[in-house]
Amino acid sequence: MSDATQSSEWKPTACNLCYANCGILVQTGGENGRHIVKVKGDKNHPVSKGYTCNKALRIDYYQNGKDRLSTPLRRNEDGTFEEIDWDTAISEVASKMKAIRDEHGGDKIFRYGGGGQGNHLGGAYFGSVSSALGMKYKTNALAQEKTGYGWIMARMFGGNVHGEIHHAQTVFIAGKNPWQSNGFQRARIAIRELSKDPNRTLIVMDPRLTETAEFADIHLPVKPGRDAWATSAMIAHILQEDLVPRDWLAEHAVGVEAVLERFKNIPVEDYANYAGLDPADVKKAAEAIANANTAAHYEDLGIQMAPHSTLGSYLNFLLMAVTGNFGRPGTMAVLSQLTGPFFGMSDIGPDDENGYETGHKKSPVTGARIVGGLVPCNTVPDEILSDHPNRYRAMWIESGNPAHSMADSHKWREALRALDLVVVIDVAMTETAREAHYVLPASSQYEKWEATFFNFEYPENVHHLRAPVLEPVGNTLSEPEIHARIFEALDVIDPASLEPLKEAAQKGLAEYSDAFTQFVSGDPNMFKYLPYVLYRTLGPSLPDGAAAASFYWGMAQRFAMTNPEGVKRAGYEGEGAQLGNALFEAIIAGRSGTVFSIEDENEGFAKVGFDDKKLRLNIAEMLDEVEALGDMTDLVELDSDFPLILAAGERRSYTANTAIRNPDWMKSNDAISMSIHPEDAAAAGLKDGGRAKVVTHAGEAEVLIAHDKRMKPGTLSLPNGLGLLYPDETGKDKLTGVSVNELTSLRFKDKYLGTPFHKFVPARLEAV
Ligand SMILES: Nc1nc2c(c(=O)[nH]1)N[C@H]1C(S)=C(S)[C@@H](COP(=O)(O)OP(=O)(O)OC[C@H]3O[C@@H](n4cnc5c(=O)[nH]c(N)nc54)[C@H](O)[C@@H]3O)O[C@H]1N2
Ligand SMILES: Nc1nc2c(c(=O)[nH]1)N[C@H]1C(S)=C(S)[C@@H](COP(=O)(O)OP(=O)(O)OC[C@H]3O[C@@H](n4cnc5c(=O)[nH]c(N)nc54)[C@H](O)[C@@H]3O)O[C@H]1N2
Ligand code: SF4
Ligand SMILES: [Mo]
Repeated sequence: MSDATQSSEWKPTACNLCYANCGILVQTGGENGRHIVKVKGDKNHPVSKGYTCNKALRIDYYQNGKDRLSTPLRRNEDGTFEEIDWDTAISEVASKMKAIRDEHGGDKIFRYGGGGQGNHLGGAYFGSVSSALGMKYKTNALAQEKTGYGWIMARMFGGNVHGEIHHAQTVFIAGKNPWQSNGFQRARIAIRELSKDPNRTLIVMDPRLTETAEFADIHLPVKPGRDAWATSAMIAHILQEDLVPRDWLAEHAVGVEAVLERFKNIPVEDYANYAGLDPADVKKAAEAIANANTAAHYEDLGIQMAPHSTLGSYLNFLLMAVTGNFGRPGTMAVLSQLTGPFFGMSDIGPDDENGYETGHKKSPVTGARIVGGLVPCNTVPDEILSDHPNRYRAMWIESGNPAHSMADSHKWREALRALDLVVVIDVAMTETAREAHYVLPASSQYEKWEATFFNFEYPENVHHLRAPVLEPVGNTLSEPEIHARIFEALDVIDPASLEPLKEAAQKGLAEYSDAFTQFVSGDPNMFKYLPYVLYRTLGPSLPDGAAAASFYWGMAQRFAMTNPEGVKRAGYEGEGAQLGNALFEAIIAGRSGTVFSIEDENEGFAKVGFDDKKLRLNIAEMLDEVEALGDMTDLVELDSDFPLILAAGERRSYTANTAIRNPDWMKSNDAISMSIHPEDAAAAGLKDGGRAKVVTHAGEAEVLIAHDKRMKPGTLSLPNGLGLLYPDETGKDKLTGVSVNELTSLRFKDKYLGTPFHKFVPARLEAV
């Protein structure tokens, strides 16, 4: 890279603002050559193919925040931070963590985060540190949205399932607004195409008339929190009208009888009415799924952060399964992930003969269910603010902002302050970093090798390793380097033992593969430290300074071993380690994304996690909850003190979790205002553009009012990721918008996985 202030070269990378991670091309330059000055979609990216939404153009606001960290910081007694050098930071952090491990045990050191919407590569290198400290418990943002969904996928399919939205004839989108939040590739184009095609049907279930719902053939404006009734009514209608492929079910599923039994007496019309829907629409939607050649569904936070969230995920999958929409092109499929499955067989205990799970992994203090290796985020403060002997004593936080983004910021701050040691690795001085004892500055995602492990495409699966496009700012380091230095300070392996591997790496991958086999057969214990070993031995030999890509060698080898056919279909040749090496070389050479496997769509059942390759439809806990719906009572009842339902955390055109902190990136107030239906506003005497106070069980905040006819009466909506502290022109911290988790509580959460009900926060409005 040069220091020139302008480059006319277009460099490939990806947008890091949502988990679609569109491939983009950027030009760098501007002041000190440190800016991303131009951005366009990368047509060579195998899945985004040149697509971006409005946000990618503004990633320089992420890259060049005024509150970017540039040097390690240590907190003083008086709460101020002092700049320290890296050697001091590394040795103090390592020795303090070691002391906590020695006195209380490594399982009292907790890990939060490790990656956001655009960055998972660095977090992977923490594995060696975690092993060296004997750590056991961790979590990240997935455990406040996707763990209920993951648990259901594991129990029904034994793996991660994804809908082929781009090809299905009928698409059912529940609690998701992809027009704004994307989440699948080329979302706006895909929605337009679907809507235009007379042979395809788009069904959107959302209380709001979202931008996506406007394109729908059938919009189901469900009452918040009552999706379970709506979806149960759809399934009941299909079963009662016998619109099911009986032979297909007999061949591919077990537990069908229990499902038929449970749904046969459900009063479809009553359930639809209770869900606030016209029964005719519910039946029409059900038939559009049952009668289609192919159907797929996509759900997100409107299901996963609302009452009955785990049940909601179950019902959505059940709807697809009873209609035979699995394992064929254009339906639902079990994915292959380069990293191994996010959620899979290791996440569930065996079912008993009635279909109930027996035994599951538990967190040490509250006994909360662990899925995907993740402790439910809503229980973490309780696992710290306790006198239980197993309480967590220290926390590593990397690429996450839990003091802002997790339910109940009050409790999270209290919990962080109760810990003996908090170490934060971030690019910016976040709300969480402010609570840390040590803050370690990471290079940004455009200054280092980076990637996300969210690869959800099917049948062609794509991975995108990104090369840096800018020089690192200040004294920052990449996470792989930070973790390697911490690991070395923990002093667990003799550096001399790595020399043969380093030498072999210089000779080539084939030599390295052999040397590696020898190395681990000499000491199988070394597998625990794999990321570190690869980084320091294979890393230095990789082209273009791509040491951070060394971790792919292990991933590519494992993936090629477990899925050789998929890898070969993608065009790679060789057997055993050779095939893995071919895949590895392609991934590290590809700058715009690499197809790493192509699945056989006609072998859709081969990837089902159970030995008999059959879907499990009887999840007994869920069928019990379906039965309980018969009482027609809300899980969270509204009382007269809090008569409105606040959806705390809507995705809008200028929100990106907390990746961008500078409020100037937003082009309108739309990003910070609270939406309310004009009728509700009139009843409360609130003018468009006026101010009001919103009050919840947990707190209150002053909000800007925006009248919005898209809203369902009785509901309110505030954007997510706002209310961040950011320095103004004078350098003083200024707050823009509302920090929604000052308003949310830890206790409103899912019964099974503890995911919060952020879309269902009882609230009231008061004049200011
Ligand atoms: N612009 C932007 N895009 C993003 C992000 C961002 O911050 N900004 N964040 C990314 C992340 S981390 C995620 S997880 C995704 C989330 O993506 P989405 O889930 O699409 O995001 P939300 O806007 O939180 O919620 C989706 C919808 O749920 C609806 N909803 C509320 N209550 C209910 C209910 O009870 N039932 C139903 N059926 N629907 C309900 C809301 O009206 C809303 O339209 O977005 C990703 N993309
Ligand atoms: N009430 C309410 N709360 C919500 C939501 C909601 O809808 N309502 N949505 C939730 C959802 S779905 C999610 S996913 C979470 C997201 O919550 P978090 O997981 O906390 O994610 P982010 O806010 O994206 O924070 C990512 C952090 O990574 C830092 N960062 C960026 N790049 C790098 C890097 O290269 N290295 C390092 N080390 N750090 C980096 C950023 O500065 C930021 O502090 O928020 C959740 N919170
Ligand atoms: S924010 Fe927009 S451009 Fe960026 S990854 Fe998501 S969809 Fe793509
Ligand atoms: Mo998320």
